[in-house]
Amino acid sequence: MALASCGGGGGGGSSSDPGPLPEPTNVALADNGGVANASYLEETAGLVNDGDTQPYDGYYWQGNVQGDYVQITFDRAYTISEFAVYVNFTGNDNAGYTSYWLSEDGETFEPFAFTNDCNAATIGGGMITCEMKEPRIARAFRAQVEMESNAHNVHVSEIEVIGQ
Ligand SMILES: [Ca+2]
Repeated sequence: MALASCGGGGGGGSSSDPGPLPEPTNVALADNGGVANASYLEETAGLVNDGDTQPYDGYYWQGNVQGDYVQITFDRAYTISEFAVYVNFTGNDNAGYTSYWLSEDGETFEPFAFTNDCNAATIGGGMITCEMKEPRIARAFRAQVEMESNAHNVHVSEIEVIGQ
């Protein structure tokens, strides 16, 4: 027996689409349902979405080798319009020190290209920000260390992802 299609006016009890948030919100924040994981030093991953952007000693996540990452999985998919990463190493472009990745399903990640994907980007002064050209549906955000040697010197103190 097939499920009936659109019966009239039932109150939409199924849970699948809660709709957009009332206003753009930092959906990475633990208080807003973001869950942090890392490929290394998992126990410190939560320092990147605790709402504290300051890079105090010991209040950041660090990897160990090139390719290590910390990621935030949101409580559901959101339309992402901007993000900010508080990281001590920045450069003329994001390559060289860190790379950034978005995932629609929380499992498959696609690299983020600042030059193509941002209207306005700030890189330097302890942070990297991007206002995205095209808002994108995402369920997770990943910051990955690309520094080839001494990768542990890259410290991420906070990740903010603005979604609605
Ligand atoms: Ca923090």
